[in-house]
Amino acid sequence: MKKEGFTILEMMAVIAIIAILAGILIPAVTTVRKNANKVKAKALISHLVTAIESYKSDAGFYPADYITVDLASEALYIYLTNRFYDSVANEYYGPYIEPKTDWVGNSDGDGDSEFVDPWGNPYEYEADTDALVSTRPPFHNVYTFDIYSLGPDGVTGAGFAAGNQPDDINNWK
Ligand SMILES: [Ca+2]
Ligand SMILES: [Ca+2]
Ligand SMILES: [Ca+2]
Repeated sequence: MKKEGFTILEMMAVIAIIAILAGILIPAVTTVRKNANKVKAKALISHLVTAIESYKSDAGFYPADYITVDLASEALYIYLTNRFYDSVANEYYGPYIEPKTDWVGNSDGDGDSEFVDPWGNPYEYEADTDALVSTRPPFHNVYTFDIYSLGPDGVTGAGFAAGNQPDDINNWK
């Protein structure tokens, strides 16, 4: 007898194989994507660190982590993307970074832009050597500054644990 098409058993076998492959591939793709975002988050931290150091070498102090805005990342955005006038040298300095579109967000929906990570959350930034309001020394880079992303889970610990969760991305590890 000539065989035509698939038997039900064959169909079931094919479906089972597809299900098994999907079970292997979908988590693998998710992991690859998560890792790609972590690499992106780390790369932006490197750009920001370079920009912050350039600001410091011009201004003599690190950008403040607090000004009239409520998020440290908003303050950082203002300091790194604007020009400043130095009345002593009679010179302008800055801006220190030209942000790509996907580096910039507004997580709290107010009038101030922030540097955001690939998951849309603002970077946290703490510097104690700023010329304006000092909050407290950074927990990790005590004499310079801490900058970190909350990572894919969008949360972090408090105090010393802030920015130090295994999924967090920071400038001290
Ligand atoms: Ca705000
Ligand atoms: Ca904002
Ligand atoms: Ca986290």
